[in-house]
This record gives sequence, C-alpha cells and structure tokens, in this order.
Amino acid sequence: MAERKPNEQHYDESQIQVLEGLEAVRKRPGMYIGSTGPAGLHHLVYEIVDNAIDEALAGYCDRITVDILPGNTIRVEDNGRGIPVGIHPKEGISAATVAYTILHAGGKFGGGGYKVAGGLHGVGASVVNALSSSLDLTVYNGEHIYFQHFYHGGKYDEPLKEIGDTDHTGTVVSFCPDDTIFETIEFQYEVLQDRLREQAFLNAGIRIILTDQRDPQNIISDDFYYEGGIRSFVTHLNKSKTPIHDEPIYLYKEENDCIAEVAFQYNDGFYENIKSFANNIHTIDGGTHETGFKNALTKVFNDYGRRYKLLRDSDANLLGEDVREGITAIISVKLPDCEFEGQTKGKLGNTEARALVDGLVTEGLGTYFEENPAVAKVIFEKATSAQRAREAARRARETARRKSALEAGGLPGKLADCSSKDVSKTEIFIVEGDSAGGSAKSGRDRNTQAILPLWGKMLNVEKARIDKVYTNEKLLPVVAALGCGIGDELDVTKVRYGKVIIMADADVDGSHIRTLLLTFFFRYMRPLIEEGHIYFAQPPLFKVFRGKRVRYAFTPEERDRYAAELAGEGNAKVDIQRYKGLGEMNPEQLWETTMDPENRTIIQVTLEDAQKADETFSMLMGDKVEPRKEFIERNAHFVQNLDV
Ligand code: 0RA
Repeated sequence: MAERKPNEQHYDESQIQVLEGLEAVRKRPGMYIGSTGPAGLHHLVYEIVDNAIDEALAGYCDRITVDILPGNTIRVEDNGRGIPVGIHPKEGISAATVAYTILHAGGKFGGGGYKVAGGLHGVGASVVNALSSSLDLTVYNGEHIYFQHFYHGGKYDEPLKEIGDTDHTGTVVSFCPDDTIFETIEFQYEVLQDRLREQAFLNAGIRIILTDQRDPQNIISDDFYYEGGIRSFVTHLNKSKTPIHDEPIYLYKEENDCIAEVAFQYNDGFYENIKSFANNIHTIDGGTHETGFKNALTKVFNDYGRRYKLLRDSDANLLGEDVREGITAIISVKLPDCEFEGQTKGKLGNTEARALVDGLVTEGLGTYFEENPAVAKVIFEKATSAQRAREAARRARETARRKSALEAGGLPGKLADCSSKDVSKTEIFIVEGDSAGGSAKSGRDRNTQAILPLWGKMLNVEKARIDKVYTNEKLLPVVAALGCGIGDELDVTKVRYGKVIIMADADVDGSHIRTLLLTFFFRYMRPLIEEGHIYFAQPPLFKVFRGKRVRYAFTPEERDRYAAELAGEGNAKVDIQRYKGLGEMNPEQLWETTMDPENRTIIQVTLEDAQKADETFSMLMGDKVEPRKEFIERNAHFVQNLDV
C-alpha cells in the first residue's frame, strides 16, 4: 500500500467531521429546507441555481441550464468561472469539496456581490448533497476538468480529481434527491418553470434554459431570457389585461451598494398586483421596500394633482388604494445584507430599503410625470375614478347593511344554519345548485354544519368594483352568511364558521364555480384564505359495489383497484356507478362520502391556489382573446378526460 501523504490524512479526518455535519441535515431536513414534501424537494434545485445566479450577478456567468433527467436527477450547468478547486487552507481539502460537504461553508462561496440566497432557507450546496442519494460535481476552470462523486448524503471515496483538460469554464452539478428522505422525488415541471422564469425576469440578461428529458418521447423545454428584466415581468403579468398606457414605467437607482428597481403598468381592471423581491427572494408579506413604494406613489399622485389643479382644494386626498387600482408592479431590491422578518420570513426588514425605494419613486415618478403628461393624465384619471367608486361603495355598503338589518338576524333566506355557535366546530358548505343543496341539507349534521345553496347569476368580479358585490344576488348571501364583512372592513374574528367548504361537482361547471368563488375570496376576503378557513369538498367520482358491499373511488385508479378487490378470486360481477354530479347522491351517500368529518377528505385552499384561480379567472374573463384561446388549447385534454 502506498505511503500516506500528510494531505490525505488531513482529508480523512475532515471527512469524519463532514459526515457528522451532513448527518444532522439528514436527521432534521425540515430545519434546513422547510419540509420533505414537494416544496422542500424543489428547494434543492433553487439552492444550486441560486449559486449560479450569484456567479452571474458577480458578472462572470450569463447562461444557466437546468435539466430534469430520467429518474428525477437534476443537472444544473453554468458558464461561470467554475467553483474554486484549490486546497482550502483550513480544511486541507479542495474548496469545491468544502462547499459541497461543510455545512454553512460561509453558506456561500464568499467573495463580493449580492448573495441571492440566504433568505428563506439559503442553506447552500452542502445541504443539497446531504439530501441526495448521489451527486456529481464537475468543474471546468479554463485549463483542467475536475470531478468528484458523492453518494448517500455526501460520502465520497475519492477527493476532487483532475480528469482532463479544457479551455471552457463553468460548473456542472447533477444530483438525485434521496427517496428515503423525501415524500416524493418527482419534480414538477411547472413549479421549476415558474421559479426559473421569475429568476430570469429578476436578473435581466441571464439566460436560463429548463428542459424536461424524463420522457424521451416528449421533451419539454423553455428558454427564459429577458433583456427587459422586471419590465418584461410586468408585461408578462399584464398579458391578459388591457394596459392603459403603452410601456411599463421603469425606475432604477443604485446607492451605497444597494440597488432598487421598480417597474409598473396600469391596466383597466380594478385590482392591484404588486410583487416585491429582496435579493431575488419573493417577499410575499412585503416589507420596507414595498412600504416605501406605496408611500411614495400616493405622495407623488397627490403632489401632482395639487400642482396641476387636477384635485380641487375642496377635494380629499387620494388614498393608497385609489392610486393602486389596476396597477401591476414589481419591486426588486438587492442589498448586501437582507434581513427577513415574520413567521415565514417573507417580509423585508431593512429600514434603508424604505428610504431607498421611496426616494427612487418620489424623484423618478415625479420626473416621469413631468416628461410624460399624456401618460400622467390617464393614470391620474383612473385614480380619481377609483376615489369616486370608493365613495359609491361606502354608500352601497350602508344601504346593504340597512336592508340586511331588516331580515331575520341579517342571514340569507336560503341558508340552513347550524345550531352550534362554536366556531372551532362549525362549518358551512357552499353548494352550487338546488338539488345538491337539498341532499346536503338532509344529510348534514345540523348541530355543526350549515348549508348555503348558491343560485342566480354570478358577478364577474373581474369587471366590477366592490360596490357591485353588495348588490349581487349570488355573492351577497355568502357575505351575509359568513358575517365577517369584506374588503378593508373584513374582520376574521367575526367569521361565523371555522370551515368554509366549497362543494361543487368534479366537472367543468364545478370547476367554474370553484374558480369564481376562490377569485372572490382572494380579492375580497383574503385573510380567510391566509388563515386556512377555506376548503374544497372532495366528492367521489365512482361508486363501486357488489351487492351490499360498497366502496367510493375518487380516481379512476381507485375505481379499478376497488373493482378488482370486490370481484375477488371468482371474478364476480361488480357494478360501477359514475357520479355525474353531487345531485345524484342521496343524502346518506353525500354525508358518508363527502360531509362526514370522520370519513371525508377536504382540501385546504392555499393562497397560491387562490392566486392561480385569480390569474386563470382574469384570463378567462378578461377582454383579451389570445391568452384565452391559448389556455383552452393547452387544457383541451383535461376537458376531454373529464368524461372518460
Ligand atoms: C470563483 C470564486 C468563487 C466562486 C466561484 C468562482 C463560483 C461559484 C459557483 C457556484 C456555482 N457556480 C459557480 N461558479 C463560480 C468564490 C468567490 C470568490 O472567491 O471571489
């Protein structure tokens, strides 16, 4: 056996430490990546891509490719300088190996620039390695190619090795998540697609190519490259809307190593869609940068209005909600050191970000309005019309309140209420259609379950302001039954039921009503979603029975499995009934399969679901034909499958 070099000995010692560190990650993956569900799984990809984006932000990389390979191996390649391969002075092993095996090896690779990760989790490459069954690292440094193979959560038999020559530079990482750790290792293309598209928008000029090669017969790919950066992001978000001015307004400022940029464009709708980011991390709960933006926007509008006598002296000031009606905005800041607050770390805390963005918008938008009076005029008129509508809504609300005070307890006539008032137990089923409503009423537990059948014509929330909700025959009963108010008057503590369960058929109409209601909740009662009050009922699709033995199936796979089980050895005849709608079930069946808390499955609606519904809704109901056509073509197969 060859004599040991001092270097190798050091290498063995550090390997032991390394494995202890990585073992901690494998024991408590949730602490590092949030969960071992799909969100945590996809997070692994973001960690590796974020490292490549850091290299791009440092100015050395402009192309990142992400491939999903058969077996759910992910391959991420960048054309940066290549991870440093020299021996790390302290650890005595290659710096690349350090980055992939030592927990919080500075989290990042050191060096200047804005480290994009470090936000929600930002845990680095070693965590990805710890949670992978295998990982291959290849580095091209312009002279040589280096390679190292890891297996079973970061173990390695050989150090980083030179394996050839090259005149290219870059880093390639391939990893396969450990299926003994994750609930599933099946990557979802759409999830990666959304995130990588967003990263390409946030980092103008970087090309990110995503390819799904899992099915050789059906290779899917997207090439994300946006010279316009967040301007293109705004255009993308507004694609199914009708903008009221041609180009997004774009403002940029760099100060004390901090960068702030905003892009926004108004459409003829009534809602605001503001997304903010800090170091490329979506700050879902906003924070200082968003506050700075909103304050400055309101200020600039009012100053402009007063200066040019667009607001008379007797007029009240425009409010924030007036000047944000119909806005689609992206706010992005890059700071040397981001601080995230709140329970989910979704809120930016750095105070300097508020002043930075406020200053940017105050100066930048002021100048923009001076230089573009025609655009200023249309936007300003939109804000004053929002102001008038807000006044009208207040009056409508008061009228509605006076009216409902005349009805019994202010509750809608069609509501079959429950007797309990204990919100920790009560639930309301919102049911489309009178026949399903009838079964639900007879089948329910009267003590805790209320039923509200919906009827009448739905309001197109896309095309109406809040005042119309108060006069809509379909939505008003929902508002009245829930009892917690809507819009900025909403008070979640007043909600009359702990669970609000939308019960609709598993067909196109049912999906329509779900989308409508979710959009309504998303826009006017969002805290109910945020606090987990909204659910979908899951009625079965099939009844599989042999005489008195009955099983309910929720998918065609379950149907087939139950049919085989019931048929048994002798292949006896099994009957299958397909439920076309809730109305076909008798009260007992509906109770047993869909309403009984002991047996049913209900699905809690997340804010993301609602956001998606809202986007789908805008597209389906908006004025633009093209995105609608595209959507229908893309989803045509779902529609076909519905009636197999
Ligand atoms: C040179 C130096 C440093 C990092 C990198 C290159 C680098 C890291 C990664 C991670 C993924 N792809 C990469 N490409 C390059 C360390 C920072 C420094 O010392 O300046």
